[in-house]
Amino acid sequence: MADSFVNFRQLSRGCTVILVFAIINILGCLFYSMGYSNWLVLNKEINPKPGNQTLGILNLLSAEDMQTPATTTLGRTFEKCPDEPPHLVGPLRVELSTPVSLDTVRKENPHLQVGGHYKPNDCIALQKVAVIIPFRYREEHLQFWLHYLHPILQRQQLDYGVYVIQQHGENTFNRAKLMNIGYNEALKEYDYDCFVFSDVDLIPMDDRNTYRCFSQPRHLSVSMDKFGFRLPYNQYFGGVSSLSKEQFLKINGFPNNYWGWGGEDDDMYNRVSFRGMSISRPDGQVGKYQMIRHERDRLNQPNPQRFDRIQRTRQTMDTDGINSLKYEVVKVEKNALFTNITVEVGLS
Ligand SMILES: *[C@@H]1O[C@H](CO)[C@@H](O)[C@H](O)[C@H]1NC(C)=O
Ligand SMILES: [Mn+2]
Repeated sequence: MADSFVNFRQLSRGCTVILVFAIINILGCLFYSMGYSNWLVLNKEINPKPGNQTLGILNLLSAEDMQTPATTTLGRTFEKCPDEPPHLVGPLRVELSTPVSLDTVRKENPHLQVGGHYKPNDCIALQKVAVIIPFRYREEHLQFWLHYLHPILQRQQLDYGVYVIQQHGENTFNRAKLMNIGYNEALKEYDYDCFVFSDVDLIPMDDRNTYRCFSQPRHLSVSMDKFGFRLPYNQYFGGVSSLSKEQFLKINGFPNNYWGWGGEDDDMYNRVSFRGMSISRPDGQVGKYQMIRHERDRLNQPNPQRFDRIQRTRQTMDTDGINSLKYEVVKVEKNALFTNITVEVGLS
């Protein structure tokens, strides 16, 4: 009786020991799978000295602190935003079949200031960017544009404003002149140092395509679905481009005398190269764009003079441009998502 009792207790003790081992084992596995092994590996790279393993986690924390100084501390800090915005996601899904209401876009972007302005609240933006959109009769495109672009521009940590320059009346459309007007009107409002000129129907498919300026004039829309995701020709400068204030003035802005569709972008390319600058571009993946499909606009027929005009850029560029711009502002309206400037551009 007593013998068997002792045997039972020994048996039970043995089981307990095995159980404790099993639990330690399971905990060990969990700990490793939760990333402790990564910490150790990282720590070895940061601090390869042997014998310091026990300090691993502490060392790693201090190394991380050094990478992101001040911006993670409590309260506001006023340091420059990083060169690479931390919240970019890369390739984006663009879906253009279901329209988005302006009301929805407003709710999606609660941090915008009136007139479609934004600046990051935790760092100082590297550039002050005016986004200029020439416009007439394309409300639905503008809704998609605002829906996609506002969140992207905020992730890019820009200090920006959106200017929709609407051509008043029913005369032939003049895209390039509207760009010049946008430049001029935006500068009356704020000390912008960079100007992005964008068609209303072009949606970027990758948020790493930053809407800012570079050391050379930038062509952003380098691979559009409409052209099979490639440049239609090497000198192509249409769609979306950016120029610093200095670059813009160096080429005397856009030409004012291109009425109707086509040619003004080639004239811009000529201006840039005649002033000894080159075109900077993102790579073909980052520069992908979707164009919202549309019919040709009734009052924007191909301009038959465009071939002659682009032959004469060298002679015309000094007298036709931002220095000869004439127009009348019909109305300025600020809403939550953009500044709407209606202008009279005159007749062809
Ligand atoms: C811009 O303002 C004009 C004048 O008030 C208005 O007719 C037009 O619909 C507005 N455009 C947009 C895109 O809201
Ligand atoms: Mn188009």
